[in-house]
Formats: sequence, C-alpha cells, structure tokens
Amino acid sequence: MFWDKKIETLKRDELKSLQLKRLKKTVRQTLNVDFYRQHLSNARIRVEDIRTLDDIEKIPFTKKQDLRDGYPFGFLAVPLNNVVRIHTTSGTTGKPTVVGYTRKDLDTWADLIARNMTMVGITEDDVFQNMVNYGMFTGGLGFHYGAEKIGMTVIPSATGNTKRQIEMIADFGVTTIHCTPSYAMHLSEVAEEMHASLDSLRTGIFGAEPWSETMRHSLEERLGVTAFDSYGLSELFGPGVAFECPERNGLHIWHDAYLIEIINPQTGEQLSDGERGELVVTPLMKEAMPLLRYRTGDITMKMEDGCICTRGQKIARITGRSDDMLVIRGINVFPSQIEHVLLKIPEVGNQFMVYVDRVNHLDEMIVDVEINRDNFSGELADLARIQKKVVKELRDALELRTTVKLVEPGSLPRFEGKAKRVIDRRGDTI
Ligand code: DLL
Repeated sequence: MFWDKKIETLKRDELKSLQLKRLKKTVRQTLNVDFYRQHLSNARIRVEDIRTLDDIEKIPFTKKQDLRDGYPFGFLAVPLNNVVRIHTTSGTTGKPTVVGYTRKDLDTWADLIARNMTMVGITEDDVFQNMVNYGMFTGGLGFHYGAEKIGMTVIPSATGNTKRQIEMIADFGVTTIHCTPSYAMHLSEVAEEMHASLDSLRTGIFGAEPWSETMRHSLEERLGVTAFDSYGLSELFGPGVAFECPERNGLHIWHDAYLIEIINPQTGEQLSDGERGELVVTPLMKEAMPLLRYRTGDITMKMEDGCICTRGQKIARITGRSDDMLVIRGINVFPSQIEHVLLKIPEVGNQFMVYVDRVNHLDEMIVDVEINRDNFSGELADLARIQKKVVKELRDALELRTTVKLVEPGSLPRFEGKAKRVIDRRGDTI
C-alpha cells in the first residue's frame, strides 16, 4: 500500500534529478544562516559549484556540537515569526538542541509519517494509541499528526500509567500502538500480570532507540503484533526518516526528502554499500532549519537496491550510536548485542543494566539481569548454573568476560521512553 506511489517508487534518474534540484535549493536556503555562510565560504563553495549530487562531498560536515553552539535559534533560516513550533532534544550534557518548523515543514513531516504507516498496511480504519512523550520529544506530536492525516482514530495517551494504557487498548479496540521497544516490553509484562487481553492489537511501531531481532520476536509473541522498526531524529524533523516495509529486512529511507551517505566515523571517508559506518544526512525538504551533511552518529549501512515492495534503497537497522559504543578492554560492544544474548536465555528476564568500571586499570563489565521465576527451581545450585550459563553466552557472543549478577524479578528500572541501560563509571575512577 502506498501513500504517494509516484514519489515512493520514482525511477533512479528522475529521483536523482529531483534530489539535485532540492539540494541546490537547500544550499541556497542555508545561506540565510550565519554559520553556513561562514562554513561554505571557508570551504570556498558557492551554490553554483553544486552541479551534481557528488559535489556534496565538497561541503564540510555539520556536527551536533555546531547546533549546540547555535543555541537557541542560530540555525533558523527563516524569521522566528514563520516558525510555528519548536522541539528540542535533551542532550546528556549542556544545552539541548533546538529544532524549528514552519507550517510547510509540519505538513511535509506529517506526510512522511503517513507514508510510513500506510506502507505497513495501516489505514483510516485503525485505532492508534500513541504511547510516547507528547512534549518536546518529537515522537508524540510527530506520529499524532501523521496518524490524523491518514484519518486513523488517534488516542494521545502519552506515557505513564501502564495499567490504564492496557485498559484503553482493550476498551477502545486499539489495533496499532507506538512506543519505544523498552516500554513495549514493560507493557507486555504488566498486561501479563493483569491477565489482560490485547486481542485487538495487530501492529506495533517501535523506535527511538536500538532494539534487536530477538526483542522483535519477543514483543510479537507477547503482544500479538507485527512489529516494525521506525527511525528518525529531531534534527531531521523527528520520526519518519526511515521505516520498515512489510518485508522487515532493512528500513526504507525517503530519498526525495533525505540524501544519505555512510562514512567512516574516524576518517570521514565515504563507504560503499554493505559497509557499516556513520549515517550522514542532508535533508532536502526542510525550510526552517536546513542542514548540510549532518552527522547523525548512528551506525548502519546502505543495503542492496531492489526490495520487492519497489520502493528505493534501504538502510540496515541501526546497531547503535558511534558514541554509545562501549570499548571494553579494546573490544567494541553495543548494548543491543547484550540485549540480543540475554533475550535468548529463557532462565532470565528481559530487563538488564550494564555497569562499566575500571578496576586496577582494567575495564570490568557487570551485567545485572533479572531471573525468570518460571524457569528457575529456587535452588541455590540452579542460581549458580544460570549465572554460569549467562557468563558463557555473553563471552561467546562478545568475546569478553563479564560479571553477571542475577537479581529479583521486577527489581531493575523500567523505562517509559528511551531506555538507559548502560552506566559507564570509568570516568569516576581517579
Ligand atoms: O528519537 C525520533 C523518533 C521518535 C524516532 C519516535 C522513532 C520513533 P531523538 O530524540 O532526536 O529523536 O533521538 C534520535 O535516537 O539519532 C538514534 O540514535 C536513536 N534512534 C531513533 N530511532 C531509532 C531506531 C527520536 N529505530 C536518536 N533504532 C537517533 C535505533 C534509533 N536508534
């Protein structure tokens, strides 16, 4: 099913000429921003120098820190009275990043979300419960207006009060839910405790953080949904940048709206299809806050062209962020790999926390995971057996020795938004 078949299935040549036209317009639009006027002049680039799509490589990257330095409105390319909404991303340190939208931006964004949801078979007949934060986070209002555009029945339930969320699913006959995968896992636990029926559910849209294939299987089984991965970031409107089609093998990126490159995060060099690196995006349809070659920090790769759904080239699911990657005794570890291992072990639950310490100059990784009472005899010997098993599975997958602590079911934190499962305490050690 298509929301805008012509644009979603544009032939390569037509797409390239549309991208080039929009790229030139975007570069011109950025000249309203002091930072970009300086940035382009330092690199000796004029709009006329962008003659082909490859010319984009002449333009230097834009980094998250540049946006932070422009706080609050330094990156707006239109007067503030043309900005009808702002969102912010909460950074872990310092000032947040501010994103502005014109009325046209909001319309473009809602349209991209509508494309995504229509692609997976959602229609105006669906009842949609949007269980994410409705404030400065882009997931709430972003999906809300996209869903309304399709004509779905929207329940803006936001986060919190999980029992009430479950009652609403049953009472309103909700067919489609949207939340972070970690909240979906919590929702399924609470529904099980309540012996609640979630029979009306058919589709789960999960995103805003990395999640593994094992997590997908687990959510599908527990919630009775088909689960789709949704990717986006506030700087590029929010959700809606890339989304899985019913094939669920990679995410379609909307190439008429986003020009993408994959680079080696260390050298900035372009990588080929099939090589994993950092996603760099130049949005082609943003008015209030155009960006050039924005470094997302997200790790993925371009996949081979030719999905049977006939839409364009896909990217692989995001494995993590270049800055979330833990380097433990020289070995690269993404939290999603740990999740993948733990979810395959029936004796433990699906919640975990990872702590990283430096002890006598050596990195130590401690993984706290809840025991699953259904598969645990209660004997001390069984506890030792399970612990050994988890250590072994983690070692086999990560090639790393970890300390595993088995904890009581329900004792680890649950998350309503993005999960924070890693606490790196190495900086605290003197
Ligand atoms: O998380 C937008 C969003 C809302 C996407 C709802 C999907 C659903 P930010 O808060 O700016 O925006 O965070 C963006 O989250 O750079 C990724 O690191 C991560 N991220 C988003 N989607 C995925 C995903 C929203 N599907 C940052 N898989 C991005 C992995 C994701 N990571």
